[in-house]
Amino acid sequence: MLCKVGEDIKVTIYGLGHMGLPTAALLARSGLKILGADINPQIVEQINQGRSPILEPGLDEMVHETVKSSHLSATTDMGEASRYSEVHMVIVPTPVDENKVADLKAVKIACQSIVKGLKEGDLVIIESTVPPGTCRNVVIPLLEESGLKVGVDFGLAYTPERALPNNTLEEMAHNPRIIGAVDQCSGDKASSLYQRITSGKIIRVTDLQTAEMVKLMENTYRDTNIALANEFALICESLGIDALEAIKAANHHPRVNIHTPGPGVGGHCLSIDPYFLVEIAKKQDIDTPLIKTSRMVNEKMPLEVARMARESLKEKGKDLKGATVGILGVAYKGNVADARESPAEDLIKELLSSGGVVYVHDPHAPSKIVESFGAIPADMSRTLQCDCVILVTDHDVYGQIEPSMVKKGLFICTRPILDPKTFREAGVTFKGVGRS
Ligand code: SAJ
Repeated sequence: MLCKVGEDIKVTIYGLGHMGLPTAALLARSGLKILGADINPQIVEQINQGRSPILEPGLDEMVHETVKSSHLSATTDMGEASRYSEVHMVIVPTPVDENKVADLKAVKIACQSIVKGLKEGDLVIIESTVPPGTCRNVVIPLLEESGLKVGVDFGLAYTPERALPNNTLEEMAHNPRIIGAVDQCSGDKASSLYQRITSGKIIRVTDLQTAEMVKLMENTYRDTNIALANEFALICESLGIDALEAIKAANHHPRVNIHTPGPGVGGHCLSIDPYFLVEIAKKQDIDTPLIKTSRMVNEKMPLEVARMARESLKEKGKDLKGATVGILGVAYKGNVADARESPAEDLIKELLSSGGVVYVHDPHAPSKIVESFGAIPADMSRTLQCDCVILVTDHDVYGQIEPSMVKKGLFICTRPILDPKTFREAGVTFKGVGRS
């Protein structure tokens, strides 16, 4: 068996979302024929018209270029998708259900689709984030329903996607890749595929399960570190200490790297992946108090921000009930449109349940998201006229906010992008974290 992908190899990518589409576009640009498969016809249609449905620097241009050169196309027909190619890559979302247990539905559907066209010599690559053991216990049994045997008739590798949204293409082209595989040949083949798109190091680990674990460790480390930063920030706030100044000073220590406090941790990764570890540890009869507590700390941050708003309004003789509150940003982080698991949602719900009238501005997220959170979409100037303004997302445009724009003089800043001194000197009450 040839343990290297050839120049004429065809690849199907199952899932054309935030990670699947950039991967498809990069592989297509490297000269391979890529077929993207997605259940959403609107996404497929837009891509086939040469447009990216996702806001991501450089992606629209790359989709346009690769569709035009016929290296990239998309389909909703899973049978066609699986018969088309020799390499099958699964990059679908893996959320948690209401019990915080991994929902592997999309991975299972993708594997069932692959089975329709799986042939001898094919390679399957799973990139979706999953609890350790998923490839062995879920993916392999499903794929072997084809009658073919893993490691004998077809190969399997797990390589987690690790790129940062809003810098995805850049990171996919330079970040190291972790590869765990069912056998040497599958790992070699996967390595030769990723070498086409990344100049980063290829790190081979012992097996599929180790690679699954690496990804969860990375995101759980970040979530736990942010929880610590958030707890530090709450202590600093109560003592009148500038949390950012203290954190920056502490980070001068050669072995300290405290992350940045904020309104809570959003997005589809950090706020979910630690639960995969909790789930698997529980099955092994191991308690994970640190991981669970970190999640709890980050999940209650929006309530802490609401408390800050309530108390600050009170200091000004106003009740939150009936007051107008302006929220700047619903996206989970700066310069993206994605509001999945955004801390803005819990914050808005808490403010509304206390009787506040909530206006929201976001330059990227669609207003239907704001409405689904129960708030009133507004322009930036209307939002800044509210009794209390809360900056939730560090969109670049908010770095231009000046004290005179905050009409009622109360500003809660949950991201370190503004200088508190200029606001305070202009008579604005500035709470939260500042750029120090
Ligand atoms: N955040 C903070 N403080 C920080 C850093 C982030 O409050 O110091 C917040 C953000 O505002 C956001 C959330 O955390 O609400 C997550 O943002 P992020 O930029 O840290 O990460 P994601 O979710 O966009 O992407 C992460 C990345 N993982 C790591 O950096 C370890 C990315 O590399 C992964 O590919 C991605 O998860 C994923 O898909 O798993």
